[in-house]
Amino acid sequence: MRNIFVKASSILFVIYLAFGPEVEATNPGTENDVFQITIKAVVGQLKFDITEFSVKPNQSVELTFENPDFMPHNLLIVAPGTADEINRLSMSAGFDNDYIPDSPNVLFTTRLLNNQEVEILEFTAPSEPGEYPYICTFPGHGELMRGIMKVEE
Ligand SMILES: [Cu+2]
Repeated sequence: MRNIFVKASSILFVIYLAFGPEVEATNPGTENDVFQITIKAVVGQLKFDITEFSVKPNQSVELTFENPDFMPHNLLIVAPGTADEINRLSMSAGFDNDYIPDSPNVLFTTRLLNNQEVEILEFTAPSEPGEYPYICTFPGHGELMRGIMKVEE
């Protein structure tokens, strides 16, 4: 009887060794190497609440964009150095296109979100390290409402 108990507890210990430490090693904000982040528009301020984050090249990203503000906002991740150009082009893209220009420099984008809307953007981070701006292109927002996604090892 005692022998069975000893065997059972040593099996449990082996299971702990196999799975326990691995669970603890998981980084906050990542699950199976998916980088998860939630960015919100700040109410009445033409700002994103997070203005900088870092991902690894080719990392899977799940970006949740929430709009608790009373005006519409979008979130476009664009090629390095092209935020001003995309901002300029956004006006002619117009409301029907959610102010999203048809440009190869627009890499990933949500649609235009109204008050209380949420969109989850899933993408693979660029392979090329660099500073990728994100920007809201609703008219009048693009100069101020910006952040940087750093792609770095
Ligand atoms: Cu905006």
